[in-house]
Amino acid sequence: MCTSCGCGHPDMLPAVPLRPGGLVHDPGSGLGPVRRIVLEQDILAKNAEFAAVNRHRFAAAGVLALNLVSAPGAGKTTLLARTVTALRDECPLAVLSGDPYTAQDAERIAATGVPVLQINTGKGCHLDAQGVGRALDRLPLPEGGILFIENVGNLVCPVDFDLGEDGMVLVLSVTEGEDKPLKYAPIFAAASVLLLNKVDLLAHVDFDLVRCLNDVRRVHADLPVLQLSARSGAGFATWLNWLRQRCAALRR
Ligand SMILES: Nc1nc2c(ncn2[C@@H]2O[C@H](COP(=O)(O)OP(=O)(O)O)[C@@H](O)[C@H]2O)c(=O)[nH]1
Ligand SMILES: [Mg+2]
Repeated sequence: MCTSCGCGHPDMLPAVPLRPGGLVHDPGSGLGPVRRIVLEQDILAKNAEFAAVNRHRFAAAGVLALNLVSAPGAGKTTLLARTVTALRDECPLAVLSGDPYTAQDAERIAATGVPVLQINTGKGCHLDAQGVGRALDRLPLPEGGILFIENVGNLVCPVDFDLGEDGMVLVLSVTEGEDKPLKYAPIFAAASVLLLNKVDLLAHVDFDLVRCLNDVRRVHADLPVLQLSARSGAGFATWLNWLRQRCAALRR
């Protein structure tokens, strides 16, 4: 349920028919009819305004802004730490680290020497454009380089909340199961690239790679899929080249 952050995502409403006048009644709930106010449109419209401001700031600074999304534990922070270590002498970098309660991810990035700012979301299940904008008042943009935004681990809510980014990097690890592309189709459809992480574990899990890739194609026919391991570094050269190409395209 997304009631904690109030984003009112329709997928999170119970499958109870809405009666005229907005009255819903779930006979199994033991509760009487309640009035449901759908706030989604207003919240998303407001978010879009803040996202447009962020987008303008990124463009003015020539920054490639990437929003990293995944389920918790897919390997976003590990991947980011390896990525910024590989690129830190090549171009300016910065990281916004979305984390529900701790500073652990931000500390892992800070250890690489790359500027990082942590955004704690508490019970919130995604970052939003206003929070990112506020963070950008405190974290200087890496002019002409890359800003990585690590979103909160969640494959549902972040898809609706534009942060003003240039692209969404979706990380799926092979330990999560091959059924995710269809189950979480909207985020696969919205992604700019899919990083299939933890391929070092393929021999140890019954992950059906062919089915996963076929299902990705059904949802997003031309989504680039890069297989890699943030632990061993396998496949990283291709990922780093993808980033270089996106930076070059932005400059053009
Ligand atoms: N075997 C293996 N473990 C990984 C890989 N990438 C991340 N991990 C591990 O997965 C766990 C979650 O990683 P983390 O980066 O914190 O994921 P996040 O929650 O998406 O940021 C940690 O124990 C990592 O060491 C990988 O490519 N291979
Ligand atoms: Mg993390």
